[in-house]
Amino acid sequence: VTGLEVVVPPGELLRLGGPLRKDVASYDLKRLIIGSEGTLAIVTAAWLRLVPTPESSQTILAGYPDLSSGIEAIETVVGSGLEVATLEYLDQGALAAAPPVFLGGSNGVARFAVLCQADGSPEETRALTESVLEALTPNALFVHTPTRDDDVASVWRWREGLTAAVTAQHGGKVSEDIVVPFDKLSDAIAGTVAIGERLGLPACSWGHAGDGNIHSTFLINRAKPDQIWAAEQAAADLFQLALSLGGSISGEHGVGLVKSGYLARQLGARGFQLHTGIKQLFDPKGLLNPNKKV
Ligand code: LAC
Ligand code: ZN
Repeated sequence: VTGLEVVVPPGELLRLGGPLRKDVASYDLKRLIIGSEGTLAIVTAAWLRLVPTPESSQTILAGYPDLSSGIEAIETVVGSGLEVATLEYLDQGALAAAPPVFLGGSNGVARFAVLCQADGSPEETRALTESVLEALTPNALFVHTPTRDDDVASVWRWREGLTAAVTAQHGGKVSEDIVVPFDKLSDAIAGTVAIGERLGLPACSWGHAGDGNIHSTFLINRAKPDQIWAAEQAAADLFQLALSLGGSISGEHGVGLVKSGYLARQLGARGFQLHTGIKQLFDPKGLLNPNKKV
């Protein structure tokens, strides 16, 4: 996003950024609006820098016997400086909910999966794929590198269906969106399962390994109030875990109403005071998405 046109209360139009390639004159109000969840201004237009679609890409799906061998593979990709477009994972529980049956036969033994996409010019894609396979293969139980369009589409449809497949296990779930420093990924994934065990809830996670952003999920039956209570407790413990690992309560989904109480803990007293002060300055009457985020 290089620029925004926004309306701020009580009704003035502002342009923040735009076609300039460089500009450090002001506080970065544009970035402040991005991710503000509609609490500061109403965005009426945006200038976007368009990135050309890569000429080619290769999808790679690899399965591992356990968490540590899968994490080692992910760390090798990132540690080798391989710039892949996508680096995702599924843990044991997520794989159990959505086994990649489209692979046939032997995939049932995998307890961790890595899903990766290399892209670029055909030459770049070939070279990057080779390096990624070198990193992913040593510990792998299987490596799937589909080339036919419909085989590639099957893999991504499977990934897109994950949320529904996990929800279907018990009919309900509480799913969070914590993010941790990349080297704490394994602690966050194992910690999610441990929190679930402590509270008697099946737990799993999947997400954007390359970003350290994980969808920690606790499975519940919504007809059982004790499970809803346990899931709320689990989310609280999870946020505490994220903060103790140096992370954040939300990597991509935002804070909204549900997590608004936790932001103060993440920011500390002074940080939270600055936050509420910014909200007050933009929207003194609290008209924009009231009670969200702050
Ligand atoms: C995902 C959504 C939930 O990554 O962000 O599956
Ligand atoms: Zn996500």
